[in-house]
Amino acid sequence: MTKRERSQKIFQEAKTLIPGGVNSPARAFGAVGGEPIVMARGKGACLFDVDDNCYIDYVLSWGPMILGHTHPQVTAVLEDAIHKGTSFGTPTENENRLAQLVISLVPSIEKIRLVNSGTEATMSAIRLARGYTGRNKIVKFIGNYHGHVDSLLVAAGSSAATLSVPNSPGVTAGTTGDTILLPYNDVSSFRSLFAQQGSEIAAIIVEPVAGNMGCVPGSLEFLQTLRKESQKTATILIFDEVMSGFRVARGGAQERFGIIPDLTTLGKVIGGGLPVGAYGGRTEIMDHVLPQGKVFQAGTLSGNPLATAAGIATLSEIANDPFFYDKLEQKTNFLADGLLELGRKNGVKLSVGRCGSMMTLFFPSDRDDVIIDWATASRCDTKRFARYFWNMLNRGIYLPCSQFETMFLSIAHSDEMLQQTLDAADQALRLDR
Ligand code: KE4
Repeated sequence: MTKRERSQKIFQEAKTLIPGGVNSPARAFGAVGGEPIVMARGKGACLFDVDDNCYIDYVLSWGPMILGHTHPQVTAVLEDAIHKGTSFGTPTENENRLAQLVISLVPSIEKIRLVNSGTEATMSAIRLARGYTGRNKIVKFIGNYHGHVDSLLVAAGSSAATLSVPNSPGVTAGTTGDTILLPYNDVSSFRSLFAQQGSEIAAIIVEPVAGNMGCVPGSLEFLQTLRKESQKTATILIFDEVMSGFRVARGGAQERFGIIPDLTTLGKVIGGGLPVGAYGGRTEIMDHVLPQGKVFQAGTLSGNPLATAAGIATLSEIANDPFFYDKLEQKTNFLADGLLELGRKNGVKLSVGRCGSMMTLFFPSDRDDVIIDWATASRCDTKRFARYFWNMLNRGIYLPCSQFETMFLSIAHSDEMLQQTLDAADQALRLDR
């Protein structure tokens, strides 16, 4: 049995200092029971806890660590930057460098504003869309999560769904009164809503590859319909690529699917593990943002020198390796196909949602074979997932602690680690047939 005495001691103390002992509910193990593991350090694709147990990491800080932990390039630029100062609150050249990199990689972005989190990015993009169109209503999709923006915390995915508090206390009817909820991947319900109200809608915000009900890619027909109908009514289409950005393709889902949104929100990978978010789009829209335009948005640490240094190093690595995404996708498919084979071998019904280096192993209900939306995802056997989670954790495999989260691969996940993961899964599934 893995010993975790120090972890347990530190977490007991955390609970006396921080609500639930965590600084983000997604980490709380609420969906799998037990207590979260206190980690001490990372190296490549591995995490080490405070009791020095080693885990192959498929959470990667919920997405950012696409190069793996302590990548030498990222570490080197941070060591250099730290001696020049940590924050100035002035323009710095690195902000131009990071902006240029993102603009060169993401098809929809001509101008960009850097912020400090994905939540700030989506909150700002919604405000910009409303300021630009002069309209109030927004459309989001059930099971999509866009950060803890009041107007979007309705039927959210991720920890909100896991903790079954989609309508969080403290979110007022006033702030959600203009938010319309539709089922994800459902073309007909979208069409009928847009036929009635399309001209009143300021923005549609969507995860083009959903990662917060588990990994559920948007269908091409669904995403193309969002693009086509929103164009007719001059509604702003926002691709929330905080998770899918730089993950499902170098240029994100918009490059993979060939669909260009009006605005894109980014986070996670763009900061290489430091706090960076961003929103961007066509110049004629972005120039409505203060001080160029009148839509207010600000941030003390936006474009911070350390964060931009880590972001530049990370995006440079993925931009300069022509085979980066082929290698990542091969790793993901090897693992996903191996897990499905183990399901067949052990007589356990499994389904995999995958896109690029995002994937989720689902334990579907008897009536579902594939997971395509929140309705099918929410019927999954979450108790069985919880047993699988602990059987894997106790074999040194660190998975996201909820059926409604996404696993991530890094370029540092070796073939040996993937095989070790499959061997652990074979035992875990056999234990629970
Ligand atoms: P942050 O504010 O957590 O940086 O980003 C919010 C956000 C926005 N959009 C999408 C598509 C996201 O997935 C997220 C955040 N994702 C969760 C994981 N499901 C972050 C983990 C957490 O909340 O601790």
